Amino acid sequence: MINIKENEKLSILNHSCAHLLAQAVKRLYPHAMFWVGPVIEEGFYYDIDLGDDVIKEENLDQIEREMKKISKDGKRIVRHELTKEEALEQFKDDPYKIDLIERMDEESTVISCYTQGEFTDLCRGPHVETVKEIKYFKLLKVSGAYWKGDAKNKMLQRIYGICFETEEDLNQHLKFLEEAKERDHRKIGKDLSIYMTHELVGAGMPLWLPNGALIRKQLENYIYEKEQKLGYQHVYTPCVGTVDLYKTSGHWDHYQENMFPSMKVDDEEFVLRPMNCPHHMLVYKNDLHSYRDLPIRIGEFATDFRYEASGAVKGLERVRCMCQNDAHLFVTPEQIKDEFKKVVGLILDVYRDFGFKNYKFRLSLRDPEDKEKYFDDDAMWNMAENKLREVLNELGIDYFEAIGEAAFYGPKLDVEVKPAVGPEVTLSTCQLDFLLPRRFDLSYIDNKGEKQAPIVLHRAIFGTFDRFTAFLMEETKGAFPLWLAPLQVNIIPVNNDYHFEYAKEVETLLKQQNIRVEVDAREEKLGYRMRESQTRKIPCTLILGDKETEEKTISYRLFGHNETITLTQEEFVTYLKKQIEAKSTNMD
Ligand code: TSB
Ligand code: ZN
Repeated sequence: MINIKENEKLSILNHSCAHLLAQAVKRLYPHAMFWVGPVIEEGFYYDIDLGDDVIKEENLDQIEREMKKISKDGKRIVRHELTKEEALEQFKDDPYKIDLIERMDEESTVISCYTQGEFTDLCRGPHVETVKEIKYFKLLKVSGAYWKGDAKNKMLQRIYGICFETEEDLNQHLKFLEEAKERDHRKIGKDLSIYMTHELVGAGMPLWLPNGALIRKQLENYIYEKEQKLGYQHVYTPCVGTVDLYKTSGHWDHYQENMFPSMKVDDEEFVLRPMNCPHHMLVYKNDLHSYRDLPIRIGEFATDFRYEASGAVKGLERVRCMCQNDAHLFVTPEQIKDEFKKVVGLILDVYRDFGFKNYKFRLSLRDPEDKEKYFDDDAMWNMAENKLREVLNELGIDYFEAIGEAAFYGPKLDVEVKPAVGPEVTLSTCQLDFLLPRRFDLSYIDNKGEKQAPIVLHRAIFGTFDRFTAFLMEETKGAFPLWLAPLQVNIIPVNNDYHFEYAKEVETLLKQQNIRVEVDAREEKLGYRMRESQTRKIPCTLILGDKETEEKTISYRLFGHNETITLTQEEFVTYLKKQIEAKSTNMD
């Protein structure tokens, strides 16, 4: 998708379009007041105070028509420069602009405004020459946005739009957006009954429905098996901890804004845990360890709670209650690189199995200026960051660096993916940590008989089951590979009077092989039932009629294919089991 912000010409055009939007809104809602209207990756928006009026999606057409009218008039866009005093005078009735002007430094900023026809807006510019140039645009949506992003402030209305230089570009982009909407996991999740939400449970607290739960169980089994083979030991620990636990770990000081507030029970003060590291540190500490025992790899499918802003929660992708595919690896300094390599190897292995190709490795580093978030030990940070760089270079992995994205306890390697809608998110992560083992006073006895602190690698391959499933839905467009599909085989008897019994026989046969199967014997036309099988994205649809019933064979169609293949029962079972076993992402 095009990034408007990175294209200078389109940035100017989109920003000019934001002004055109404001002018049209002002004509239709004369009492409207305007906060800011920046260009973003996806186009532009304008935050507007409309008093008691509410703009809904269905009002956007009317605003667009007004914008077209203004554009046709073709007024010039004229720049004026003002002193701070003049600006304060000119915008004296507009508290939003006054707020902006008051924060401007007279010495260093030139205060400017732009006028087109009857409309003037405070703005740094630049803009296109005339409103005539703003021709191919579309208003996309409207939502609420707190003034200055602060929930304590008034809720403004934010109208989003996008503008291009040609009609062709606009149409192509709108088509892309339409397709993205179809791929959005929130739509797929609803259409295929993967998960639901309910306001009585709360924002960002998804409920996994049977179809989603089946997928999740497969994912759990899949990664558990891999981790067992790699020497991980899984544990179960509570999803609460005392405030003292999180004071010890440092989360209380460095991560509190991401946590739910604490609750008192008897004399103890608890928090819902945002991370599992402290619990796993205590599991490690439960035994004495020699260097010979290391690495020790403690894994858990662990439920965490994090405070995410209500505007930020999104389907399964960004939730407030999540389940991490977490593990903490306790290693000696000599083992860091090797163990880190194994984690990267596992990530690549898993992505290969799922057929993921669109992802980027990000090396997330500390911001050396930010002494508050990051503990102050330059030598340790440099060493840790360099170790990660070395491994990536040795593995020949392409990556980019991001300052200020490290965890408070250490640098990390994140895998970034792009959802159908919205900005990139982190899926897998592997984090190096010299801090927490010391805070918990962890130790092992080295080969000289001396006590040493282990180093910890925090890693989550799926990230969370929630986010991973969201991404999986978008990558597959809901057509899950056979091994993951909640329903693997749908059997349709051509005529219920004659073929139902044979359909049930095949169902029993497949059930015995642990294949997830259903018979669709509804009194609906064959064509209708076959179409519905496609809509539900069931990987394999069996059509059983006279020939199949007589010859005891199986005719099937794969999702998205039109050809029908006939096999003996035995051949069919062998074929299915092979596909499931191989976890194949295409069924050839
Ligand atoms: C890997 N302590 C480490 C752990 O040991 C940790 O918690 N790291 S984390 O903060 O980066 O979270 C792990 C993963 O959880 C992230 O990589 C991301 O994929 C996922 N995640 C984070 N926040 C959310 C959220 N709000 N909703 C869904 N998934 C999330
Ligand atoms: Zn951790």
